[in-house]
Amino acid sequence: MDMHKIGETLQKVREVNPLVHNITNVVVTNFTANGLLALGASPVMAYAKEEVADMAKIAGALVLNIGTLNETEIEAMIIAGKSANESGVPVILDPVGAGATAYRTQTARKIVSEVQIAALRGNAAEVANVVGENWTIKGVDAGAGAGDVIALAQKAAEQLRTTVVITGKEDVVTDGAKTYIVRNGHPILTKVTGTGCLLTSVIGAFAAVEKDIAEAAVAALVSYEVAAEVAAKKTVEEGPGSFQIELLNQLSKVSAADAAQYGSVEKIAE
Ligand code: ATP
Ligand code: TZP
Ligand code: MG
Ligand code: MG
Repeated sequence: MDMHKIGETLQKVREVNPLVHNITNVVVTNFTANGLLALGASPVMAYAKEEVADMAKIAGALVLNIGTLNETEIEAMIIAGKSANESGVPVILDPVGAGATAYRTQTARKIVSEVQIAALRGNAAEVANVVGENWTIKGVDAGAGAGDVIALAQKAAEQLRTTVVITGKEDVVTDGAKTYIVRNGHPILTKVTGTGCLLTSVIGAFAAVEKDIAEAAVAALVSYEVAAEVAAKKTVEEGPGSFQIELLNQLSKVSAADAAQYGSVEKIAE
């Protein structure tokens, strides 16, 4: 991976200031909007089925997140997703809690069958459940299921013909052809709700400016996680409340040079 390109893609997000249309959950809405703003993207949350097609087609990316799903919202997600597909706008899906309930699993599978998604981002259990594997999941947090996360990501990418991002202590990104491991981040990210959801929307911002979605995702992960490392260094003694705020500060400060210098990326297969 060209570490220089990661920095350039971050720079491009700030230059383009892409509109990111989010249909997301009620837990993370404000944090997601502030995180995207801090990074240099332009967030909008729009949910009404009467307007989502219009909003999705003018956006740089559409992010669908099923964290607090209901029938009205799912209907809007499908309308928005189809409109984005027609206009060539990349759609990123966060299948929050897939596997925890049958309704979440079925909904995530319905979305990937009716909308062509550019990227799927979740923890290992969520991704496994979207593609029909049975991993344990506790609520919206990854369970203790073991397994080969790289093989799982590659299987999911082939099955869904999309880029798959599985996050955790280490992250896997694959489009089925090329596969990367990203080793940045900090465990305190798991103590603030919405850090995964915000990351999915950040991937949307990067996908809006970089056509190679796997490379966009790697650049997004590195930029986000390097910012998180600095934020953690400053606040880990104080705790997750201070970290949550400092993450927003560092998302606005993380530079192209920081991402290129501190990014830890391994390309594992061609
Ligand atoms: P979960 O529901 O399992 O918490 P999530 O949707 O919140 O999942 P995470 O997998 O926690 O998403 O990923 C959010 C961010 O936290 C990612 O950038 C990821 O790399 C980072 N992260 C998660 N766990 C760790 C860890 N143990 N060490 C370092 N970074 C981590
Ligand atoms: N419950 C439903 S959605 C949600 C919770 C706690 C937020 C999950 O956010 P993340 O980013 O997966 O931790
Ligand atoms: Mg989490
Ligand atoms: Mg999540």
